[in-house]
Amino acid sequence: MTHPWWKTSVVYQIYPRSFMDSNGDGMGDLNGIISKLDYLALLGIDVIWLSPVFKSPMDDNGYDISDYDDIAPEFGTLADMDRLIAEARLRDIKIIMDLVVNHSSDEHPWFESARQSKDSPYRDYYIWREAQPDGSLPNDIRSYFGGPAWTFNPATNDYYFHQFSTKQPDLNWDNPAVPDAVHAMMNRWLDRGIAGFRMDVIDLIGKDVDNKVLANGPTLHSHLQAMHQATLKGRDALTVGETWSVTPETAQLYSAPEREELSMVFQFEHIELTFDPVHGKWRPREFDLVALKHVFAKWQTELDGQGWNSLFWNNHDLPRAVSKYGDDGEYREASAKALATVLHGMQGTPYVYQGEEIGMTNVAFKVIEDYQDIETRNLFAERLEQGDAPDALMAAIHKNSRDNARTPMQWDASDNAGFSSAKPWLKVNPNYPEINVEASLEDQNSIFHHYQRLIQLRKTNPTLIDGQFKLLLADHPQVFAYLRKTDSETLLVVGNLSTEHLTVPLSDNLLSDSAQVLVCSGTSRTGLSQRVELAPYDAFIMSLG
Ligand code: TEU
Ligand code: CA
Repeated sequence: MTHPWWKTSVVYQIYPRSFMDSNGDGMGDLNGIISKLDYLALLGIDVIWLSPVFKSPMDDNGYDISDYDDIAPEFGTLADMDRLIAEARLRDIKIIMDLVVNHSSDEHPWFESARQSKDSPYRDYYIWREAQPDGSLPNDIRSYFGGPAWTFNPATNDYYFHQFSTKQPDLNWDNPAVPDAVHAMMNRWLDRGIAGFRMDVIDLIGKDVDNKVLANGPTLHSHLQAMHQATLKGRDALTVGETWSVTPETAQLYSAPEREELSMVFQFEHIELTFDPVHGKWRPREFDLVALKHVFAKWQTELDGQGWNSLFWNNHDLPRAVSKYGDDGEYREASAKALATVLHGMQGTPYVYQGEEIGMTNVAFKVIEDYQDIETRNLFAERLEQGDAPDALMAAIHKNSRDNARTPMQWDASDNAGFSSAKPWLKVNPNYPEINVEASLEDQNSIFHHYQRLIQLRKTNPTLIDGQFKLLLADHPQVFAYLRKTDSETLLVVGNLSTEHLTVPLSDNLLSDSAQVLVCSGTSRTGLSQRVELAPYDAFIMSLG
């Protein structure tokens, strides 16, 4: 069966400001990424998802774009971007960029014009509403980054809508000029040689603010179909939508090939299992493996043949996988490998977030001033005002702040972890002398080399791409085990996601004397017995023939 290239690819996400600083200003940059392409080629990844590098006042670290056609000077120039695309291509690595078009920066020329006068030609690129007759806000929608989603604009004596910071005004997709401008910009970047886009909060572009419908709005899919026709059709591109609101049913609307919208989406149901239903991630709940397995099984089953899954544990908005789902203490290496095994064994396109491949961990800065993320800072201030205890807030921040994922990449044990010769924009995790790329490359049993083997297996084993998923031991509280079956092969994937020594029963119809270990971490094993011994965080992928 032939597949589009992105079904057999592994994507590596780079958060550019934290990846590698080439010019000693404490900020990661494009030339820093170019200097590390051989490392990424060694890991074996096929695609780089580059978080935004466009011109931006950096209120939300680049997710607030003031020029979609130019590179932020902090990161380099358009010539550097062209060089990155070319140098990556020499290593068979494609680049997809971050399309942030639910909103722009308030310093984008469109908004700077729109906010000056109701007669601006760009006025309707954004969403404006008058105050209510009693002078109150247009409605009670709140911003994700704290406070109301409406900010008063004195020059036009009305309010503009922003679901994120006050410096991220939402674009008005009901105005045809907006999709037209976005499509033209997308085509310019595709013509420049990028291989597609990750689409930031793309489930929000069909919003109807007057009826307070924000995600999955009435015009969403017509916008995505129009976008596909105007930009992606006929191009062999990878597109992945960030869709916090998606369900398996609606995921099919985005990723069923015949709908000609996107290649796949990021769903977050497995992430939100640990969020409080009302207070979200700021009242974290412990994760429950049984619930997690059922969520994964549902997505694997319902998208099989209907769409396509993305597979991830973390990204630049989420805490480090080994800290959240594994054990970042005694069993850091074992648990990181086990988490990678049970994720990469599933059907879909795996995404590796920078540093995940060496088991980088969460950070626990002592004071809020050490945190840089606008979401963390705003919500600390807002919750403090609402009476939350500072210690409880800091504990929640240690668990779920986005800065957990944004501390500089740890390259070696030299100053600043080899990330920069200057003071980094965000403090380095103090565990960098032990946890760094150089140490990982020297150790054949490192997390890095386990990721390398998993990524290599995806290129060589068709069952990993096409095999039907079947959950085993569904209610076992510590073990995540499943099958991947095609007509010609059955794979068994097992991960002990606990610190306990376990013996688990396997139904005897799985026993096969042609069982062969393909990838294994922890206890080395050969064949398969009816009762499988598992040490803490043992994990393996076995072919049962
Ligand atoms: O994130 C969308 C988003 O909703 C998350 O930031 C979420 O609010 C939170 O982090 C998880 O609980 C995207 C980008 O990935 C993020 O970095 C941007 O800040 C945001 O959109 C606005 O562009
Ligand atoms: Ca730099």
